Amino acid sequence: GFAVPDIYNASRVLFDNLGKGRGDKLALLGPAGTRTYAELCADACRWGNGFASLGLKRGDRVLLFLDDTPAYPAAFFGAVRAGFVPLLINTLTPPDLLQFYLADSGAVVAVAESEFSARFNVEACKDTKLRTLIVVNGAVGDHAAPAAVAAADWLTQFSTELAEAHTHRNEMAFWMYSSGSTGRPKGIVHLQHDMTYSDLAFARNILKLTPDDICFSVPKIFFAYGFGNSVTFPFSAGAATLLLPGQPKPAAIFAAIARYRPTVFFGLPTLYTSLTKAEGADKTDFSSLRMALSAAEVLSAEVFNGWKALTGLEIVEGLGSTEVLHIYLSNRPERKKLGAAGLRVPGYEVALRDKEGGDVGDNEEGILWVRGDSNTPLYWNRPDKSAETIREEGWIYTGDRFVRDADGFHFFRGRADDLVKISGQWVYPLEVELCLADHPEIRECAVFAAELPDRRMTLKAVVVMNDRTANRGETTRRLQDYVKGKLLPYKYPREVIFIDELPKTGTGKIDRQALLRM
Ligand code: 3SK
Repeated sequence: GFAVPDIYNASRVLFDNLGKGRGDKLALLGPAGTRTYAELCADACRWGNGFASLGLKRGDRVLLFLDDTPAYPAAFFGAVRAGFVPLLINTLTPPDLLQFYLADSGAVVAVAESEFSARFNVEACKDTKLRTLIVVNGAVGDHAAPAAVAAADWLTQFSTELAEAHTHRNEMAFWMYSSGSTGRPKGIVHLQHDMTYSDLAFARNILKLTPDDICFSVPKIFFAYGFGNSVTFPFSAGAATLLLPGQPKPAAIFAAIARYRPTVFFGLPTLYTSLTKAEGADKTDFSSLRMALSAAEVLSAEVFNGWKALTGLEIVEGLGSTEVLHIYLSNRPERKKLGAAGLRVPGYEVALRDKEGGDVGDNEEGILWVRGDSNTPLYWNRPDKSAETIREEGWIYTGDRFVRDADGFHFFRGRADDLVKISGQWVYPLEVELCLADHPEIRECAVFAAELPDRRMTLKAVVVMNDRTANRGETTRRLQDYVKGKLLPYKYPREVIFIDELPKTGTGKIDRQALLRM
């Protein structure tokens, strides 16, 4: 492991740059604005003082519903420095799920992008403790339910200085939420030392950032992967980070690379596939990049070779989780195997075990377990789920099946349960099935995951409608939109198959083996 002092506040990841003489150095750049380290620290102090002025107590939660702009790290570090606990929430979250996050966390303050502030409507705020909404990058939306202020004016009254809260390294610092099979995601709690631990483990050993680097992560800050890439790692190294708000369309990504000249690029296979095929790819100057990283999905040879042909860069693949905060298995730029999630990252122990908990040998399949000092200690309010995943002596049961070769490289072989990763994000097909089954036009349905030829996973729904549908294209879109509106939008079935009756087994259950052949 790596030593982090007992009394430690995670805002040091940003503020230590001042003590290292980097006040005038660029910390952030991108279309939403630039900030030096001194400016960003001053902004963070205003945020921390602003939250304190609202009467928050140590450990109170602040829900962040933000896109990637300078306001994100400023509000995040301000909250942490003042002793409050930010929650990093996906901005595609629909109101009923937002209501769950607010109620489950007990958040009293939220900070939202102006464009999303109307999402904090009466429905979302019902039965929650939310008192104040602070709106960034524009005005307060019409239908916001709690008392709301626009950050631009509100923040100016607060001091640009703030002493850090005297937090213990093991005190709660921030949370993220993970998927749940029946609509109840789990609040993943991270501690004050976890960011620094993941930096010392992964970034120092694999990325080897210097203050001259500019990181560019297309996955956004509200994902654990994007949070490390855009916040923890660049600030820990005194490097800069390029923040690109809005939908990550290839044209916007190419324009940002050409204009801001990042040196380290973070993506995932679905993104690399679309970038490689997109118009304008061959006209983009990628020469500023020294490294390209991928995580969250298995990287195929096709995607690897396509990106190499386009940019000359060999993608470095790793595997992480929100529970561990970032990557714990990774290839190295100088040592990699295509198709492998990689070698153990220093600072993490990984084990492959059989069902009885015994270690399996090289070239044998086992379930992956991981232990390191950035592991979450608990899912908030969920002792049942915590006990399933966070086991004795700090080991996390990942539920991923792997084989390790004699060189220590790990190869993904599938899940031990039904969870699947679609476009890099976890989905329980059952959750989507239950959602679609509630649709008034559907008599019965089944949802399952299927592997694509390039090894990425996709989600298929087989549906029996109450009435025969005349226009299948239009009905497919309607059903997909229904799921997007009820669950997080990436959970929609990519393919909808209409049939007259679901295949059944002799005992009348849905024949899921038959579905897989469809
Ligand atoms: O999906 C991953 O591989 C990942 C990587 C880093 C951080 C978080 C996650 C989920």
